[in-house]
Amino acid sequence: MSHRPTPDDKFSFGLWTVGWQGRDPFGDATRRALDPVESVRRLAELGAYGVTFHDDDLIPFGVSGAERDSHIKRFRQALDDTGLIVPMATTNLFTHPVFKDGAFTANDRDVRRYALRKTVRNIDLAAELGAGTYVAWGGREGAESGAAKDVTVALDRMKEAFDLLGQYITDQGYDLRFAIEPKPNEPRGDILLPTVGHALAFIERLERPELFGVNPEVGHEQMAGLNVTHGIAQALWADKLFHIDLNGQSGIKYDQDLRFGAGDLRSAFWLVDLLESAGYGGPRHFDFKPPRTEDLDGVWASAAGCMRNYLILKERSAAFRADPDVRAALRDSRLHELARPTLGEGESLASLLADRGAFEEFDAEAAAARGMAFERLDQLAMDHLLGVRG
Ligand code: 3MF
Ligand code: MG
Ligand code: MG
Repeated sequence: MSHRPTPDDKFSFGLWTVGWQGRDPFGDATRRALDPVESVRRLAELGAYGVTFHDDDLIPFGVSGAERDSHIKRFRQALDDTGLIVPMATTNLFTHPVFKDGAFTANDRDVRRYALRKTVRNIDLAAELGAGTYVAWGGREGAESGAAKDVTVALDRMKEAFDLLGQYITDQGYDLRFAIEPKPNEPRGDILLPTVGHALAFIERLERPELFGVNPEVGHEQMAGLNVTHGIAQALWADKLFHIDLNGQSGIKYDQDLRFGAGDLRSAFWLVDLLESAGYGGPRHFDFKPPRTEDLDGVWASAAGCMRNYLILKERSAAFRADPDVRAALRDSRLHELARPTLGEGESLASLLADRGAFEEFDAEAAAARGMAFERLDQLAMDHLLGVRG
Protein backbone atom coordinates (compact mmCIF):
# COMPACT_ATOMS: atom_id res chain seq x y z
CA MET A 1 0.00 0.00 0.00
CA SER A 2 1.22 3.44 -0.90
CA HIS A 3 1.51 6.08 1.77
CA ARG A 4 0.97 8.84 -0.79
CA PRO A 5 -2.31 10.62 -0.17
CA THR A 6 -4.83 11.09 -2.95
CA PRO A 7 -8.17 12.92 -2.94
CA ASP A 8 -9.93 9.56 -2.39
CA ASP A 9 -8.43 9.49 1.10
CA LYS A 10 -10.55 12.57 1.93
CA PHE A 11 -7.87 14.49 3.81
CA SER A 12 -8.71 18.10 4.64
CA PHE A 13 -6.97 20.89 6.52
CA GLY A 14 -8.10 24.11 8.14
CA LEU A 15 -6.59 27.32 6.72
CA TRP A 16 -5.76 28.20 10.33
CA THR A 17 -3.59 25.06 10.77
CA VAL A 18 -0.85 25.48 8.18
CA GLY A 19 -1.47 29.22 8.42
CA TRP A 20 -0.69 29.38 12.15
CA GLN A 21 2.11 31.87 12.58
CA GLY A 22 3.36 30.44 15.86
CA ARG A 23 2.07 33.18 18.14
CA ASP A 24 1.52 31.74 21.64
CA PRO A 25 0.89 33.23 25.10
CA PHE A 26 4.66 33.61 25.63
CA GLY A 27 6.02 34.44 22.22
CA ASP A 28 5.51 36.34 19.01
CA ALA A 29 4.91 34.94 15.55
CA THR A 30 7.80 32.94 14.09
CA ARG A 31 6.41 32.71 10.55
CA ARG A 32 4.95 35.09 8.01
CA ALA A 33 1.24 35.06 7.22
CA LEU A 34 0.18 32.63 4.50
CA ASP A 35 -2.12 33.74 1.72
CA PRO A 36 -5.13 31.34 1.69
CA VAL A 37 -4.57 30.93 -2.05
CA GLU A 38 -1.02 29.71 -1.40
CA SER A 39 -2.31 27.27 1.23
CA VAL A 40 -4.93 25.89 -1.15
CA ARG A 41 -2.29 25.28 -3.82
CA ARG A 42 0.20 23.65 -1.47
CA LEU A 43 -2.43 21.43 0.16
CA ALA A 44 -3.65 20.27 -3.24
CA GLU A 45 -0.07 19.43 -4.27
CA LEU A 46 0.37 17.40 -1.10
CA GLY A 47 -2.71 15.28 -1.91
CA ALA A 48 -5.44 16.79 0.25
CA TYR A 49 -9.00 16.91 -1.11
CA GLY A 50 -10.42 19.67 1.02
CA VAL A 51 -9.80 22.92 2.82
CA THR A 52 -11.83 24.40 5.66
CA PHE A 53 -11.94 27.83 7.23
CA HIS A 54 -13.28 30.16 9.86
CA ASP A 55 -14.85 33.27 8.33
CA ASP A 56 -11.94 35.38 9.62
CA ASP A 57 -9.27 33.04 8.17
CA LEU A 58 -10.50 33.93 4.71
CA ILE A 59 -11.88 37.41 5.18
CA PRO A 60 -10.09 39.59 7.73
CA PHE A 61 -12.42 40.72 10.53
CA GLY A 62 -14.27 43.95 9.83
CA VAL A 63 -13.36 44.57 6.17
CA SER A 64 -15.83 46.24 3.78
CA GLY A 65 -18.30 44.29 1.67
CA ALA A 66 -16.31 44.92 -1.51
CA GLU A 67 -13.10 43.68 0.08
CA ARG A 68 -14.94 40.64 1.40
CA ASP A 69 -16.17 39.80 -2.10
CA SER A 70 -12.69 40.04 -3.56
CA HIS A 71 -11.25 37.64 -0.93
CA ILE A 72 -14.01 35.15 -1.71
CA LYS A 73 -13.45 35.51 -5.44
CA ARG A 74 -9.71 34.77 -5.20
CA PHE A 75 -10.39 31.79 -2.95
CA ARG A 76 -13.01 30.38 -5.31
CA GLN A 77 -10.58 30.73 -8.19
CA ALA A 78 -7.94 28.77 -6.26
CA LEU A 79 -10.50 26.04 -5.55
CA ASP A 80 -11.45 25.86 -9.21
CA ASP A 81 -7.80 25.76 -10.29
CA THR A 82 -6.84 22.96 -7.90
CA GLY A 83 -10.07 20.95 -7.60
CA LEU A 84 -9.97 21.27 -3.82
CA ILE A 85 -13.40 21.35 -2.17
CA VAL A 86 -14.72 22.96 1.03
CA PRO A 87 -16.28 20.14 3.04
CA MET A 88 -16.69 22.25 6.19
CA ALA A 89 -16.70 25.84 7.38
CA THR A 90 -17.01 27.42 10.81
CA THR A 91 -17.19 30.76 12.63
CA ASN A 92 -14.48 32.50 14.58
CA LEU A 93 -16.30 33.41 17.79
CA PHE A 94 -13.17 33.55 19.94
CA THR A 95 -10.40 35.87 18.63
CA HIS A 96 -11.92 39.35 18.71
CA PRO A 97 -12.08 40.85 22.23
CA VAL A 98 -15.84 41.30 21.86
CA PHE A 99 -16.10 37.54 22.51
CA LYS A 100 -14.02 37.61 25.70
CA ASP A 101 -17.01 36.36 27.72
CA GLY A 102 -18.37 34.06 25.03
CA ALA A 103 -20.58 34.35 21.98
CA PHE A 104 -23.84 32.37 22.16
CA THR A 105 -23.59 32.38 25.97
CA ALA A 106 -22.02 35.79 26.61
CA ASN A 107 -23.70 37.52 29.52
CA ASP A 108 -24.17 40.55 27.26
CA ARG A 109 -27.22 40.12 25.04
CA ASP A 110 -25.96 42.41 22.26
CA VAL A 111 -22.84 40.24 21.94
CA ARG A 112 -25.04 37.15 21.59
CA ARG A 113 -27.13 38.79 18.87
CA TYR A 114 -23.95 39.86 17.04
CA ALA A 115 -22.51 36.31 17.30
CA LEU A 116 -25.64 34.87 15.72
CA ARG A 117 -25.52 37.37 12.85
CA LYS A 118 -21.81 36.68 12.27
CA THR A 119 -22.54 32.95 12.17
CA VAL A 120 -25.52 33.26 9.81
CA ARG A 121 -23.46 35.36 7.42
CA ASN A 122 -20.77 32.71 7.20
CA ILE A 123 -23.33 29.90 6.93
CA ASP A 124 -24.52 31.58 3.73
CA LEU A 125 -20.96 31.49 2.41
CA ALA A 126 -20.48 27.86 3.51
CA ALA A 127 -23.64 26.86 1.64
CA GLU A 128 -22.55 28.82 -1.41
CA LEU A 129 -19.20 27.00 -1.44
CA GLY A 130 -20.93 23.62 -1.14
CA ALA A 131 -19.90 22.71 2.42
CA GLY A 132 -21.90 19.84 3.97
CA THR A 133 -20.89 20.47 7.57
CA TYR A 134 -20.87 23.59 9.69
CA VAL A 135 -18.71 23.22 12.80
CA ALA A 136 -19.41 25.09 16.00
CA TRP A 137 -16.61 25.32 18.55
CA GLY A 138 -17.56 27.42 21.54
CA GLY A 139 -14.05 28.27 22.68
CA ARG A 140 -15.08 31.26 24.78
CA GLU A 141 -18.34 29.77 26.09
CA GLY A 142 -17.24 29.22 29.67
CA ALA A 143 -15.79 30.84 32.75
CA GLU A 144 -12.80 31.15 35.03
CA SER A 145 -14.80 31.62 38.22
CA GLY A 146 -17.97 30.27 39.85
CA ALA A 147 -20.60 33.01 40.02
CA ALA A 148 -19.55 34.55 36.70
CA LYS A 149 -21.62 32.09 34.68
CA ASP A 150 -24.97 30.54 35.54
CA VAL A 151 -24.38 27.32 33.66
CA THR A 152 -28.00 26.17 33.41
CA VAL A 153 -29.08 29.56 32.05
CA ALA A 154 -26.09 29.62 29.70
CA LEU A 155 -27.17 26.22 28.36
CA ASP A 156 -30.63 27.72 27.71
CA ARG A 157 -28.95 30.44 25.64
CA MET A 158 -26.78 27.86 23.83
CA LYS A 159 -29.91 25.87 22.97
CA GLU A 160 -31.65 29.04 21.83
CA ALA A 161 -28.75 29.82 19.48
CA PHE A 162 -28.57 26.35 17.97
CA ASP A 163 -32.36 26.14 17.58
CA LEU A 164 -32.30 29.43 15.67
CA LEU A 165 -29.44 28.24 13.46
CA GLY A 166 -31.26 24.95 12.82
CA GLN A 167 -34.32 26.96 11.83
CA TYR A 168 -32.22 29.15 9.55
CA ILE A 169 -30.73 26.33 7.48
CA THR A 170 -34.12 24.64 7.31
CA ASP A 171 -35.83 27.84 6.09
CA GLN A 172 -33.05 28.41 3.54
CA GLY A 173 -33.19 24.79 2.36
CA TYR A 174 -29.42 24.42 2.87
CA ASP A 175 -28.00 20.92 2.67
CA LEU A 176 -25.90 21.47 5.81
CA ARG A 177 -25.59 19.82 9.19
CA PHE A 178 -23.97 21.21 12.32
CA ALA A 179 -21.15 19.51 14.18
CA ILE A 180 -20.52 20.72 17.73
CA GLU A 181 -16.87 20.54 18.79
CA PRO A 182 -16.32 19.81 22.48
CA LYS A 183 -13.27 20.97 24.41
CA PRO A 184 -12.72 20.90 28.19
CA ASN A 185 -10.68 24.11 28.64
CA GLU A 186 -8.35 26.55 26.86
CA PRO A 187 -8.83 29.37 26.16
CA ARG A 188 -11.45 29.56 28.95
CA GLY A 189 -10.67 28.03 32.34
CA ASP A 190 -13.64 25.72 31.81
CA ILE A 191 -15.66 25.47 28.61
CA LEU A 192 -19.33 24.45 28.30
CA LEU A 193 -19.98 21.14 26.50
CA PRO A 194 -16.50 19.94 27.54
CA THR A 195 -16.58 16.40 26.14
CA VAL A 196 -18.22 14.30 23.42
CA GLY A 197 -20.61 12.91 26.02
CA HIS A 198 -21.77 16.35 27.15
CA ALA A 199 -22.35 17.42 23.54
CA LEU A 200 -24.30 14.27 22.66
CA ALA A 201 -26.60 14.76 25.63
CA PHE A 202 -27.10 18.46 24.78
CA ILE A 203 -28.02 17.69 21.16
CA GLU A 204 -30.96 15.57 22.27
CA ARG A 205 -32.52 18.67 23.90
CA LEU A 206 -32.50 20.70 20.67
CA GLU A 207 -35.56 21.34 18.49
CA ARG A 208 -34.01 19.62 15.48
CA PRO A 209 -31.55 17.05 16.88
CA GLU A 210 -31.24 15.37 13.48
CA LEU A 211 -29.36 18.41 12.16
CA PHE A 212 -26.72 18.24 14.89
CA GLY A 213 -23.80 15.91 15.45
CA VAL A 214 -20.31 16.21 16.91
CA ASN A 215 -16.85 17.16 15.67
CA PRO A 216 -14.60 15.52 18.26
CA GLU A 217 -10.94 16.48 18.34
CA VAL A 218 -8.33 13.91 19.37
CA GLY A 219 -6.36 16.23 21.66
CA HIS A 220 -9.44 17.80 23.26
CA GLU A 221 -10.66 14.49 24.68
CA GLN A 222 -7.12 13.59 25.75
CA MET A 223 -6.73 16.93 27.55
CA ALA A 224 -9.57 15.67 29.77
CA GLY A 225 -7.77 12.35 30.30
CA LEU A 226 -10.40 10.52 28.26
CA ASN A 227 -10.02 7.68 25.77
CA VAL A 228 -10.74 9.48 22.50
CA THR A 229 -11.37 6.24 20.61
CA HIS A 230 -14.11 5.36 23.09
CA GLY A 231 -15.65 8.82 22.66
CA ILE A 232 -15.62 8.49 18.88
CA ALA A 233 -17.08 4.98 19.15
CA GLN A 234 -19.98 6.36 21.16
CA ALA A 235 -20.51 9.16 18.64
CA LEU A 236 -20.59 6.55 15.84
CA TRP A 237 -22.97 4.40 17.90
CA ALA A 238 -25.29 7.40 18.21
CA ASP A 239 -24.92 8.11 14.47
CA LYS A 240 -23.51 11.52 15.34
CA LEU A 241 -19.96 11.48 14.02
CA PHE A 242 -20.52 14.23 11.44
CA HIS A 243 -16.87 15.35 11.28
CA ILE A 244 -13.57 14.80 13.10
CA ASP A 245 -10.51 16.89 14.02
CA LEU A 246 -7.37 14.74 13.94
CA ASN A 247 -4.18 15.78 15.73
CA GLY A 248 -1.77 14.59 18.43
CA GLN A 249 -1.50 15.24 22.16
CA SER A 250 0.79 13.92 24.89
CA GLY A 251 -1.42 13.48 27.92
CA ILE A 252 -3.20 15.96 30.14
CA LYS A 253 -1.57 19.31 29.49
CA TYR A 254 -2.04 22.42 27.35
CA ASP A 255 -3.59 21.98 23.91
CA GLN A 256 -0.61 20.76 21.89
CA ASP A 257 -2.18 20.31 18.44
CA LEU A 258 0.69 18.07 17.34
CA ARG A 259 0.58 16.52 13.90
CA PHE A 260 -1.58 13.41 13.71
CA GLY A 261 0.30 10.33 14.96
CA ALA A 262 2.62 12.33 17.21
CA GLY A 263 1.77 12.26 20.90
CA ASP A 264 -0.17 9.12 21.80
CA LEU A 265 0.65 6.80 18.89
CA ARG A 266 -1.21 3.79 20.29
CA SER A 267 -4.35 5.86 20.62
CA ALA A 268 -3.91 7.07 17.02
CA PHE A 269 -3.64 3.45 15.89
CA TRP A 270 -6.87 2.44 17.62
CA LEU A 271 -8.64 5.52 16.31
CA VAL A 272 -7.72 4.79 12.68
CA ASP A 273 -8.61 1.13 13.25
CA LEU A 274 -12.04 2.24 14.48
CA LEU A 275 -12.73 4.80 11.74
CA GLU A 276 -11.69 2.41 9.01
CA SER A 277 -13.47 -0.66 10.35
CA ALA A 278 -16.64 1.32 11.08
CA GLY A 279 -16.68 2.62 7.50
CA TYR A 280 -16.64 6.30 8.55
CA GLY A 281 -17.21 8.13 5.26
CA GLY A 282 -16.58 11.75 6.26
CA PRO A 283 -13.50 13.92 5.85
CA ARG A 284 -10.30 13.06 7.69
CA HIS A 285 -9.74 16.62 8.84
CA PHE A 286 -6.49 17.73 10.43
CA ASP A 287 -6.65 20.42 13.08
CA PHE A 288 -3.03 20.71 14.14
CA LYS A 289 -0.39 23.38 14.57
CA PRO A 290 3.04 22.96 13.00
CA PRO A 291 5.31 23.81 15.96
CA ARG A 292 6.66 27.37 16.02
CA THR A 293 10.19 25.99 15.61
CA GLU A 294 9.35 25.32 11.95
CA ASP A 295 9.81 27.50 8.90
CA LEU A 296 7.39 27.08 5.98
CA ASP A 297 9.20 23.98 4.70
CA GLY A 298 8.61 22.50 8.14
CA VAL A 299 4.93 23.47 7.94
CA TRP A 300 4.41 21.49 4.74
CA ALA A 301 6.48 18.58 6.09
CA SER A 302 4.23 18.57 9.16
CA ALA A 303 1.04 18.62 7.05
CA ALA A 304 2.37 15.81 4.85
CA GLY A 305 3.24 13.89 8.03
CA CYS A 306 -0.37 14.03 9.25
CA MET A 307 -1.59 12.31 6.09
CA ARG A 308 1.33 9.88 5.87
CA ASN A 309 0.81 8.76 9.47
CA TYR A 310 -2.90 8.22 8.88
CA LEU A 311 -2.14 6.04 5.84
CA ILE A 312 0.57 4.07 7.64
CA LEU A 313 -1.78 3.42 10.55
CA LYS A 314 -4.56 2.44 8.14
CA GLU A 315 -2.23 -0.12 6.58
CA ARG A 316 -1.11 -1.39 10.01
CA SER A 317 -4.73 -1.74 11.11
CA ALA A 318 -5.69 -3.67 7.96
CA ALA A 319 -2.76 -6.05 8.50
CA PHE A 320 -3.79 -6.52 12.14
CA ARG A 321 -7.39 -7.34 11.21
CA ALA A 322 -6.35 -9.76 8.43
CA ASP A 323 -3.82 -11.73 10.49
CA PRO A 324 -5.13 -15.28 11.23
CA ASP A 325 -3.35 -15.21 14.61
CA VAL A 326 -5.25 -12.03 15.47
CA ARG A 327 -8.54 -13.65 14.47
CA ALA A 328 -7.75 -16.60 16.73
CA ALA A 329 -6.77 -14.24 19.54
CA LEU A 330 -10.02 -12.29 19.14
CA ARG A 331 -11.91 -15.56 19.49
CA ASP A 332 -9.87 -16.47 22.58
CA SER A 333 -10.80 -13.09 24.01
CA ARG A 334 -14.47 -13.86 23.20
CA LEU A 335 -15.31 -10.74 21.18
CA HIS A 336 -17.86 -12.87 19.33
CA GLU A 337 -19.55 -13.54 22.66
CA LEU A 338 -19.86 -9.79 23.31
CA ALA A 339 -21.65 -9.52 19.97
CA ARG A 340 -24.31 -12.00 21.10
CA PRO A 341 -27.34 -10.47 22.81
CA THR A 342 -27.53 -11.40 26.48
CA LEU A 343 -31.00 -12.86 26.06
CA GLY A 344 -31.48 -15.61 23.46
CA GLU A 345 -33.76 -15.23 20.44
CA GLY A 346 -37.34 -15.04 21.64
CA GLU A 347 -36.25 -15.17 25.25
CA SER A 348 -37.94 -12.85 27.75
CA LEU A 349 -36.94 -11.29 31.02
CA ALA A 350 -39.21 -13.90 32.68
CA SER A 351 -37.22 -16.77 31.17
CA LEU A 352 -33.97 -15.21 32.36
CA LEU A 353 -35.45 -14.95 35.85
CA ALA A 354 -36.52 -18.60 35.63
CA ASP A 355 -33.14 -19.82 34.35
CA ARG A 356 -31.45 -21.52 37.31
CA GLY A 357 -28.26 -21.90 35.27
CA ALA A 358 -28.03 -18.10 35.08
CA PHE A 359 -27.94 -17.67 38.84
CA GLU A 360 -28.76 -20.42 41.33
CA GLU A 361 -26.54 -22.96 39.54
CA PHE A 362 -24.11 -20.51 38.00
CA ASP A 363 -20.53 -21.33 38.93
CA ALA A 364 -19.12 -17.85 39.58
CA GLU A 365 -15.79 -19.29 40.75
CA ALA A 366 -15.28 -21.21 37.50
CA ALA A 367 -16.24 -18.15 35.40
CA ALA A 368 -13.91 -15.96 37.46
CA ALA A 369 -11.03 -18.36 36.83
CA ARG A 370 -11.24 -18.00 33.02
CA GLY A 371 -8.46 -15.81 31.62
CA MET A 372 -9.50 -13.23 29.03
CA ALA A 373 -6.34 -13.57 26.91
CA PHE A 374 -6.27 -9.81 26.30
CA GLU A 375 -2.52 -9.45 26.73
CA ARG A 376 -1.71 -11.78 23.86
CA LEU A 377 -4.21 -9.93 21.68
CA ASP A 378 -2.75 -6.56 22.60
CA GLN A 379 0.80 -7.71 21.97
CA LEU A 380 -0.24 -8.78 18.47
CA ALA A 381 -1.56 -5.25 17.97
CA MET A 382 1.75 -3.83 19.22
CA ASP A 383 3.69 -6.10 16.87
CA HIS A 384 1.61 -4.88 13.93
CA LEU A 385 1.83 -1.25 14.99
CA LEU A 386 5.60 -1.51 15.37
CA GLY A 387 5.86 -3.16 11.97
CA VAL A 388 7.41 -6.47 13.05
CA ARG A 389 4.51 -8.60 11.76
CA GLY A 390 2.83 -8.72 8.36
C1 3MF B 1 -9.44 24.85 19.14
C2 3MF B 1 -10.00 24.20 17.96
C3 3MF B 1 -10.64 25.11 16.97
C4 3MF B 1 -11.73 24.49 16.17
C5 3MF B 1 -12.13 25.39 15.09
C6 3MF B 1 -12.99 24.79 14.05
C7 3MF B 1 -9.27 26.90 16.20
O1 3MF B 1 -8.76 24.00 19.97
O2 3MF B 1 -9.87 23.02 17.82
O3 3MF B 1 -9.61 25.57 16.11
O4 3MF B 1 -11.39 23.25 15.66
O5 3MF B 1 -12.76 26.48 15.64
O6 3MF B 1 -13.94 24.02 14.55
MG1 MG C 1 -8.28 22.21 19.02
MG1 MG D 1 -10.57 21.60 16.43
